[in-house]
Amino acid sequence: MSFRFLHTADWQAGKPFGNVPGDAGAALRRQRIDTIANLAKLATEQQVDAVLVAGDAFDSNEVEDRTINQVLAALSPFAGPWIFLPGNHDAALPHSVWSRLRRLSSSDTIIIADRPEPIELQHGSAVILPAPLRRRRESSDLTAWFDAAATRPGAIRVGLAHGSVANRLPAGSEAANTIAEDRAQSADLDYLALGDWHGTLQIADKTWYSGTPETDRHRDNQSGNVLVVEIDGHGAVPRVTAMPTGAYAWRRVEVGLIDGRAGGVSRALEGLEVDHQRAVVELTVTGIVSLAERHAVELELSAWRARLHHLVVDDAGLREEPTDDDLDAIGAGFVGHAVERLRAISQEPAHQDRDAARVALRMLFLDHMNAKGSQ
Ligand SMILES: [Mn+2]
Repeated sequence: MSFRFLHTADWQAGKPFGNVPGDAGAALRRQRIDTIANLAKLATEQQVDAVLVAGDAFDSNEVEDRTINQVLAALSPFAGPWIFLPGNHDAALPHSVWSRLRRLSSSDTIIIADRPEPIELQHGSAVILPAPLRRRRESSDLTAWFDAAATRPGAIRVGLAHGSVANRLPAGSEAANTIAEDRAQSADLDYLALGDWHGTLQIADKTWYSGTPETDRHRDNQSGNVLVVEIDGHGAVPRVTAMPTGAYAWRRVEVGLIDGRAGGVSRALEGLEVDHQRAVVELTVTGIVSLAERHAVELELSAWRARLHHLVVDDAGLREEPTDDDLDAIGAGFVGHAVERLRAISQEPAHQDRDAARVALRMLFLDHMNAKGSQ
């Protein structure tokens, strides 16, 4: 008997997105719930036997009851079974999001895999071996028990775990909650469903990270998918298909204004092959520009702020070199004299107020241009 399931993880429902203010942040919070509902619809369309959630369905054990109820409602397009593994964000502590979820839902098709015990599906023809986290960080490999787990002969064995596969993730990923890289082999698994890494990634034989179904950070890691997995029988090679589920595209863009001209910002953002209203962009601008060009860059940015879902700008590497034209534009008199002074200071490499003079010049100029524009 074959086993066909959805593998997903890292929903992080209730994630606050505190650094995205206003409606844009609220929309990102709401989308995490809507994406779960889309995933439930997909499960029904794909006629899967179960949905496996490999940890961090919730952003924390402190999410509001409202969030738990929203997630429960979002599950309803798929009758289940849903198998939830507690991860590091929603570890199975004595009082956890899971104990509250049990109180809020009486559904017997929502299975919380909070004990390291086999879960039999399809009358035992498929068995889930879970490795729940009972605290945020575990020093031992919680999947070790899979090796000796007894299942009936011929049963499809699927491991479910949350953490980092040793030696297989890019440098800089978290080293906590380590999982042996050969676990699928040593435990005779047909598939090892993993969570924690937010991108979709095959990491070893029969071992996959599904990634988060809705991207939640700026990291180029192929997130925004779920995996449809089909296994014909114990020992068969699993067929794994990634299906896109993400609504928002998170992009990092770097622009060097090497020719000192504005316009590069718009060219780079127009070149993004995404729906601009669904793009969350982190933009880094570097280079040296005149104050007039700097003013033009600010105008471009404010236009793009209104076109994108959210724009964060890092302009620490963008420097202004005022030109004679810039200074003429400000004019003579007291202000002109102050500007000359600031310019002189900003050009003295050793002057202790050099950076302050640069900032003051920029502010003066931009303010002046804005005042002119509003007249
Ligand atoms: Mn995690």
